[in-house]
Amino acid sequence: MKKALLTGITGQDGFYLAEHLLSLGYQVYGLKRRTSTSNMERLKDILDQITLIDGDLLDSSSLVRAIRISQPDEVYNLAAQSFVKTSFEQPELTGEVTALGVTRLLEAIRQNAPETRLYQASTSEMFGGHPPPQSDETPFYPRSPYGVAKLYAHWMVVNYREAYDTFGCCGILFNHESPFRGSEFVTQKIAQGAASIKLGYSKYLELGNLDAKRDWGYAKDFVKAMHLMLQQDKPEDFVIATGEAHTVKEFCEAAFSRVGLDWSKYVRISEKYMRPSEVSYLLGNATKAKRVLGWEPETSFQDLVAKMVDHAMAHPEQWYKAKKNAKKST
Ligand code: NAP
Ligand code: G4F
Repeated sequence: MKKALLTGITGQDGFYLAEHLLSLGYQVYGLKRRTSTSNMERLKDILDQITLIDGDLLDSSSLVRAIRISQPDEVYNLAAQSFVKTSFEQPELTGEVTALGVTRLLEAIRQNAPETRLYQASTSEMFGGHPPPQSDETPFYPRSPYGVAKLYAHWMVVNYREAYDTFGCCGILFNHESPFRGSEFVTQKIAQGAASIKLGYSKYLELGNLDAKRDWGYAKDFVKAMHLMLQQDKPEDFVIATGEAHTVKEFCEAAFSRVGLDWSKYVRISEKYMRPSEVSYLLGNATKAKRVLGWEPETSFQDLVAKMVDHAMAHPEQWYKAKKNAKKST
């Protein structure tokens, strides 16, 4: 039985990857940081099948401990300060977790379990300002502290591969979403916003830049590519994307029409959600992943929107209370 250690197991991808690895017969360990209230909601259906280990990407000793306890064949580093907007407000923390956290993990592996294979969650945000389409050949041009931190982490994995023969693969994933997406990301904000208005909880939804374009895929499809990368004979990096982009406005149209509403009557623009520097257009070319890994997306844009909106309509108890209690910070 193979053993995998997942950092970021409490996040969106952590849940879907854990579920996928369990279905393949893996023994799954997850690194979990201390929080004052429980954040096990996503994991509740698989909690009895996984082993959680306390730890934090800010604390090297906890990473060493997690590696010693789990003795993993594969480590998937999904943990990060992953929200781009917050990275402008907390650039230093973003660097500590999202960038230096990966160096801590690489060292923990190099010094304690050098045969362990590492997957690093790189991102299309590293292409940032480079015009689309973005492929494995496209130069990087990050446009946020988050993108810069992820680029540092990406190059550290490449460096450890070249310097120490660490088996490290970076998946350069374009945006991927699901009913388990965090509420602050635009797709979930729109899905829950449309449901909230339809159910009579809210009157309108405030958003920022409606013209930004993203290549949105389904998280459940994308985590399969993470696993495939670590099964190859040699470590390489791969772009993972659907090859289709839509504007935020188009996501609004699709989500509101799913509940029979005209989005333009309910969506308001607020400066609060604009970014100091924006990534306008991400559209990925995943030809290499298809050729080498045999990976292809399985879920269409329309199906993704339907999954998210239908889930939000069916389970308001999962998001409404949190939304109501959310502090309106600046
Ligand atoms: P997510 O839902 O925001 O999950 C992030 C995870 O990181 C959570 O489990 C969080 O724990 C954990 N974490 C944060 N700070 C930590 C720390 N200091 N130590 C240990 N764990 C920490 O993100 P996601 O959407 O699943 O994305 C997974 C990874 O892929 C991230 O690295 C993200 O940057 C990257 N990525 C995501 C996308 C996308 O579209 N989803 C695209 C490209 C790359 P808590 O639950 O305690 O907060
Ligand atoms: O949903 P978003 O916050 O995702 P963003 O910034 O693309 O980042 C996500 O995808 C990256 C991969 O490309 C990941 F690496 C990263 O961890 C994260 O998962 O915003 C998408 C777009 C942006 O252009 C933003 O300006 O939507 C625009 N937007 C417009 N109004 C909004 C809003 N974004 C948010 N979060 N909230 C709004 O009200």
